[in-house]
Amino acid sequence: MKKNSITTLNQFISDQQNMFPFVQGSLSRIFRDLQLGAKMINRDVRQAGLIDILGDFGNTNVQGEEQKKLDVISNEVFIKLLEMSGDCVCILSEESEDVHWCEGAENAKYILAMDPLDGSSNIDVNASIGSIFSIYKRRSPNQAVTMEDILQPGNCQVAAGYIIYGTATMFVYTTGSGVNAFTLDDSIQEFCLSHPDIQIPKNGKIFSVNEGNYADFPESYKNYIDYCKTTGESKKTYSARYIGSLIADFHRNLLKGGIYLYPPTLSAPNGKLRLLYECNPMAFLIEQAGGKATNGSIRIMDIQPTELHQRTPVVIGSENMVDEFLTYNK
Ligand code: P6P
Repeated sequence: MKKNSITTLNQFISDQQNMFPFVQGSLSRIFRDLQLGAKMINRDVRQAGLIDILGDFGNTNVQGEEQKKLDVISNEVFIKLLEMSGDCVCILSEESEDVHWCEGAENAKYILAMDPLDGSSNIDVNASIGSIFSIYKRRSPNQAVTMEDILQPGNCQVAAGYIIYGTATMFVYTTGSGVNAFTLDDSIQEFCLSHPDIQIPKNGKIFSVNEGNYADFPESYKNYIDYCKTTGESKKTYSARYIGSLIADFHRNLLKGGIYLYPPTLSAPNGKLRLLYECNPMAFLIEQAGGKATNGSIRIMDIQPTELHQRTPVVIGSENMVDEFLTYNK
């Protein structure tokens, strides 16, 4: 990137596409639509309190979670925009129990999994929230899409990313050649490259876990959390940070170093976070940034999904911190 130059997300995507002369531009169009959706949701998130779209929608989603109005709006925005491009054959969303089949796109190449607005419990209290996406290529281009096309392991992702609606709105993504982050310049409504080729520090001093569930964690997780809270000659003092919004906790750790854990408990043996549209995209990003993501036993991206909305325990962040955790979780 030339010094003092502005690279917009559109320019960056176009440059990336030119590096692959045979691509028809479908993936670029999907990113165009994701970007437009991000700008629309950013507008709604920033105005939520003024135009009364805070609060509950009165329904619960497939997860049994109270649907917030912004959840529903975000889901509709992304689905409508991505349907317009005709480049997604179907969309799996946290907000919809079944796969959404995109009209007239039966022959499209890509499958999108998304959490349209993650961290919804933070919407009304003005804490950072985000949208998460994961993109796969269908495995069966010449026949109808099957569940095998949708239930692909994270190591088959062609792209993944998130938009964080925080003090700034940022679009962070990877297509397998590193992680780049773009900050929305409100004055020109363009995402501009602000964090090229992000690398997560190999070590960190931040651990993120909901210690309210500590009593229900497996002993190995308790032992690791107790270790994080010790101080002494051979160990830096760690800080506990937990925003309760995956994107916000993940983004901070990505830039500063740290570890995020959502452990299994007796009542939730697979933890809370969903594999296809939360843990897999985060795992792709963290590995591209030099970090690690595990379910406690194997690499998140090697898990073979069996259900659309399946959950998985997750430990993700700085490589040496995740390795440190794994020594406790033998
Ligand atoms: P808990 C938000 O609902 C979410 O899915 C993630 O964004 C967040 O990290 C996690 O759940 C918080 O869950 O059980 O700690 O409140």
